[in-house]
Amino acid sequence: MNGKRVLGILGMVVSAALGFAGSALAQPIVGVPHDWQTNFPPPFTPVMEKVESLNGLLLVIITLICIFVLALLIYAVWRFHASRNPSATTTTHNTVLEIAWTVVPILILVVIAIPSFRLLYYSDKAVDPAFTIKVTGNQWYWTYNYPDQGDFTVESRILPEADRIKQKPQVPRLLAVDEEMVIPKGTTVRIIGTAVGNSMHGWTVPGFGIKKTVIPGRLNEGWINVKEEGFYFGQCSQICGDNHSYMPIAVRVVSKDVFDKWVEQKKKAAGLAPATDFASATPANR
Ligand SMILES: [Cu+2]
Repeated sequence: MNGKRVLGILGMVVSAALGFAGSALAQPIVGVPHDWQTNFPPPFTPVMEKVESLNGLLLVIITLICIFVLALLIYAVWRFHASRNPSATTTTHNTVLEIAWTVVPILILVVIAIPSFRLLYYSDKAVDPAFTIKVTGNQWYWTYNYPDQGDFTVESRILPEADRIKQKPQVPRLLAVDEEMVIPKGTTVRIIGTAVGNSMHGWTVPGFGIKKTVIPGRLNEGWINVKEEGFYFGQCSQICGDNHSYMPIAVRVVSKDVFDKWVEQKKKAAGLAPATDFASATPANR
């Protein structure tokens, strides 16, 4: 056994021990990339389901076009080989063929455009969202503002590697943050995004089918509705400067009860009054 292998095994044992000793995360790690992954992540939102099915349609169209062009090419090489055509043809045009190769691509583009635009508008506008989260890209971290829950703001920064190993060893390197965006499962959440400072950022979570370029002075809208509890990850997808690669996006999807408790905790920390149902509140806590 060579030294490198011993070190590798030791490393695995140490990281397994750390993983065991590290604080267990309440939700499972769901939306992370896997080794040798070549395709999309599994769809975790209705938008991503539609992105995948559009991708499936495009793949069929692209494959058919490639096979057709390859077949034409092979046929042309064979049919018009010099040995079979000692004297070259003098044909200059063919009206039927020219109309066909103009109209058929137009029809193919229309077939692609209709579901594309339908999906674009579907992903752009939240229908009956339960609440809104305002995402702000900063240099180089994210802030999540919850205006409908008392207007508190959460700052989400990458965990230094030593802290990740101690606190969130299950999260892959460069994806762990101190404070995740927290949302309840099965709830439509409108995401509006902007940026401060002098650069754009990209709030992108592949498994959610969301990729919002956030721009200073502008608000962009999208929405998510995640079925399953868990941790989901993405990364800034717009080159934004020095620490672009160190501003991961982490979303924790929890049950509605846990979300309500988390909101109360954040409101308390921000010095905001707890949510009170005024009609049912007792005089003592009015
Ligand atoms: Cu960036």
